[in-house]
Amino acid sequence: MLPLVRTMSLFPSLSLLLLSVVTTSYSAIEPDESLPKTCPVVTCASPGLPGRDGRDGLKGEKGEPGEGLSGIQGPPGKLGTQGNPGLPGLPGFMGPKGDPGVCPKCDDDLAVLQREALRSELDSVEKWLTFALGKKVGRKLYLTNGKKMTFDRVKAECSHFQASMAVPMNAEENEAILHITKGNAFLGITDKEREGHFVDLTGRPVTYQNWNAHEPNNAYNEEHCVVILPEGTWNDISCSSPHLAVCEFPV
Ligand code: FUC
Ligand code: CA
Repeated sequence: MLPLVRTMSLFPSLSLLLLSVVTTSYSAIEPDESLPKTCPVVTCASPGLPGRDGRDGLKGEKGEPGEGLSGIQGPPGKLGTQGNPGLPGLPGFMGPKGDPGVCPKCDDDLAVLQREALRSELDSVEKWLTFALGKKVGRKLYLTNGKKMTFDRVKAECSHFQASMAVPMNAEENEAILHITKGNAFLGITDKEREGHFVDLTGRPVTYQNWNAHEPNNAYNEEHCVVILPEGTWNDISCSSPHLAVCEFPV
């Protein structure tokens, strides 16, 4: 075939002649319907060489998103630089009321004032008690409740009032006790522990004594307590016999 094409391109008139011969031959032949129809000889002629590529078309529209699965989330980005300070916030709510403050100096001043007030009141009470009931000698105030009771009861009664049973340490005190009792009152003196050895209720031997004549005689061998007689002298007596109670208060 190639030699024929090359020959036809070399002799165009020959090609034309050959074409007419073929066309004439074809017209002479009866069409056979059993045969498949074929394209005309002209259209089936050998194609020419491919032309040059056309120019690029216009850019198409953006396609729809794909339907593939999305990937996993990437790692967080790097920490950014610190921003500028924000504006000051609104004031907070008012807090609860605080505890009262302490003022040691104030407390001291108050204590001094209270102490002075108490001292003044005590002085006042002592004066009207002494005026009405008692007898004060030195730093001792003797008081009686006017009741007769046993030695142990008198001891308990005086102790109940932060006082002690009266013990005269000298003639003046002895006189003061006599003055408010008129005698027949228990003194805070005993020889319970050792007969004839008279001591006060702290166990200390009494240095001042004012015995009546023939006393102490420990009558019936059962007199281990002491009373002041109406004459101001002393007699040892039974501790269980009732006598007047008299106490001495420190002032
Ligand atoms: C004297 C005193 C006693 C008692 C008696 C009645 O004998 O010594 O203590 O008082 O009298
Ligand atoms: Ca006696």
